[in-house]
Amino acid sequence: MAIHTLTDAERAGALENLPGWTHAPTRDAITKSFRFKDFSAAWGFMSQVALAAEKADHHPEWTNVYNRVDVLLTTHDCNGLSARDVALAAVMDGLAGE
Ligand code: HBI
Repeated sequence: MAIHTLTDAERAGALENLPGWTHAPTRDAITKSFRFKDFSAAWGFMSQVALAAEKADHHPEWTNVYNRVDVLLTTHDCNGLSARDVALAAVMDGLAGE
């Protein structure tokens, strides 16, 4: 089945098991700010996420400042929030140890 933006019902449950993730205010997306011990830990996290993202062919929008990684997940292929974003958010939480 083609990828689709989440329905209202799907959205209602999407963030229940994703602590710290919120809907982005100006885009159909979810965001989270991760904090780490230092730059090395933040970069290690990003490296692991990059490999998982490439494998899934689904990639985050993100910025890094020292120990902080700000992430926004949305799906360009359907122009909005999809199950792929929810799945990648769960992978990121796992890799961050959350
Ligand atoms: N990453 N976040 C995100 N959204 C997409 O729609 C997407 C992606 N990575 C690769 C990808 N789509 C491919 O299907 C092609 O569109 C490049």
